[in-house]
Amino acid sequence: MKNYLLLCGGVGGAKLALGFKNSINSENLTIAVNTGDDFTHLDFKICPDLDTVMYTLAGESDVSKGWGRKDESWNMLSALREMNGETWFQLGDKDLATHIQRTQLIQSGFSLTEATHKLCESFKLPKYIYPMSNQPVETYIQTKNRLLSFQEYFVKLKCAPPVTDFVFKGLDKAEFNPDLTLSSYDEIIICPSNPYVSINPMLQLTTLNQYLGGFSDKVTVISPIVNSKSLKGPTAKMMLELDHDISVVTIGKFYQQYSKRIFIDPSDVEETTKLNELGYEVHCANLIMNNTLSKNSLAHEIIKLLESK
Ligand code: FO1
Repeated sequence: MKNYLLLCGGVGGAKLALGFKNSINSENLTIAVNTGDDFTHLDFKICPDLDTVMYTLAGESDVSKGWGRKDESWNMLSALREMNGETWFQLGDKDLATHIQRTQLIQSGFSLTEATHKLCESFKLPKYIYPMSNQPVETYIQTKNRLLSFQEYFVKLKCAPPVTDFVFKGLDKAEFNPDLTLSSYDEIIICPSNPYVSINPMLQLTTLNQYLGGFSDKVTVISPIVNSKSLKGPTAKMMLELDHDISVVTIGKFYQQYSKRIFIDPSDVEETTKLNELGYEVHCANLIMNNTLSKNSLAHEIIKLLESK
């Protein structure tokens, strides 16, 4: 069995990561997760994508919302609301325990990777989930009038302001997670996450950027665009605002320098020639992952192809 590295954002990436977890041995699986959405809220260190991946792989996620824990209660949030506290970012009672633990671990000197692995241990998960970096990289959304922090844009303003650009602060001091030795992976999978705000913060890290540029034959993109719509979140809306077509071809162009292979949904098959012209080998599979079977089937399709190479 080959070794797989998944580059992963939140909800969409976590679904595919679950398919991989159900399909291969944990020794063959490593998941590098976006931390550009991380922020400090009410003095807690919050890592939404790391938590989404951790909860999803542990069978603990709220599947309908896509974030947070299942069977959640909201007593703290209700009490905070009664005190006129800050409640725009919803923290459930069980989820809060994760943020308290992480904050304490980091304040007592553990790296984000170590804190992540300690949290994973309490969810009985092996050490296969890694933050993309131990240093902070913060995603900001440039809108016409203001530069917004990611969570302000995403949660407080519900992605409403039109986007003109993205800014990643902290890149000069951040390095790609040194625990992830890129040459030890046979295949690198770019999960169906938002390319602009979930995958791009990772691609901006020099070590990863240079490696993918040099080994693009190892890199497979799974399109987050299906039937000219985004699977989840604001990817399609952002494409429109940036004056790009909402299309798998836009995804192909975005990753052209890093990848030679792309999976698209059968509903986008008419774009195959354009993707071939961009240098891609194109594969078709059902990319809509709305139940366990479809998550596992997509992972199987990808693995079957890559193991045969
Ligand atoms: N997303 C929301 O839309 N509203 C929330 O109130 C919210 C709270 C929240 C708390 C913890 C956590 O780990 C994630 C949370 N998310 C919430 C999701 C998160 O902000 C986004 O899904 C990601 O940052 C985008 O990948």
